[in-house]
Amino acid sequence: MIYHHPRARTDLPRPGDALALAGSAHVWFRTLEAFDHARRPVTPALAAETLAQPRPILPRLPNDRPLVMGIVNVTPDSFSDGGTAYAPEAAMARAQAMVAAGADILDIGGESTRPGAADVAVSEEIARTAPVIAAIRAAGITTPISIDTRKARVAEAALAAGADIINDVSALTHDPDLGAVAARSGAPICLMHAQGTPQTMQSDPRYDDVLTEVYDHLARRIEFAQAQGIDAGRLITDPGIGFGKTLAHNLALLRGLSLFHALGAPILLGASRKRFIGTLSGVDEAARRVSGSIAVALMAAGQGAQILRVHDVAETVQALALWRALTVEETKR
Ligand code: HH2
Repeated sequence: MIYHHPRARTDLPRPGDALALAGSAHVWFRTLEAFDHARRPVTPALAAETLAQPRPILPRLPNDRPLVMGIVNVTPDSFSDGGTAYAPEAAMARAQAMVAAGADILDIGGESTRPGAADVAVSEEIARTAPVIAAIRAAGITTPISIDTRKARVAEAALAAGADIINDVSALTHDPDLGAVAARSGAPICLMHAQGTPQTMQSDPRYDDVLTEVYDHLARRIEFAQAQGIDAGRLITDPGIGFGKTLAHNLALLRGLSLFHALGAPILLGASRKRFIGTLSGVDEAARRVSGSIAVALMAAGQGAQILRVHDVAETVQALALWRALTVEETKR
């Protein structure tokens, strides 16, 4: 495997030979580092222009700026907002508030995947998510919706109720039927890296080189998804912050995030309110980790991440509005 790492930058003015990173109006690169497994420099096997191509997610979503995905956990036990959107009316109100605050996508989930979380039965997960999605659509909200599930039947019910995207934290390793559902529906699907399952993942995660191992895993999952009949243009990738990772692993993945553009798919990043933010800032309560979450979101935006999965939509949208104004050339505004 040859790794291609575009060195993402946002400083201005942009040099004349700079290329937009994955079609971004804000992030550019002119250096493409290529290296092998042992991190020895090698000649690139990929044209830099390939990394400049935009990576559209859905025709109705812009693809030249980071998108904000608002999290609606219809669960009693999520780590960060446990139970606050569990009742269908509360989930609906959360979704409406996120849309009003500028969310580009809503991510609806009915099963917590926090470390140690218990499995939720398929029927229960459908009963939590599909009615909320149907109610959002019945209220006339047209914002794209993703269904955060590892399960084929849950995804199917969500798509039938009006969801547009599948978000699978197991990257098609949990349910052998999910690939076929994704292929049939034509919906984009996010493949996320995890080491282990939610029950076991934080017990003692180990990697020799976390950045390249997560990359290799995602490359294999992309191949698998395509073999299941899912179009390459429908895939989204995610390094899976906090899923079988120590603090050092999370930081290495965030620092090297732009490497994942070489997989050829948009990058989704979900770091919002996660434990490493509490560890580094000394804030124990997840709901009080907003500022740290925004710092990570802006860093990911600066590396060209296309989707930021967040709990605090209004705050993230505000931060990105400033980031966008400060990283685009005057002539393009
Ligand atoms: N993180 C969580 C859930 N789904 N999906 C993607 N693609 N990426 C992530 O990083 C990700 C995800 C965990 O966060 P949360 O939904 O807030 O909590 P819980 O799993 O406890 O519901």
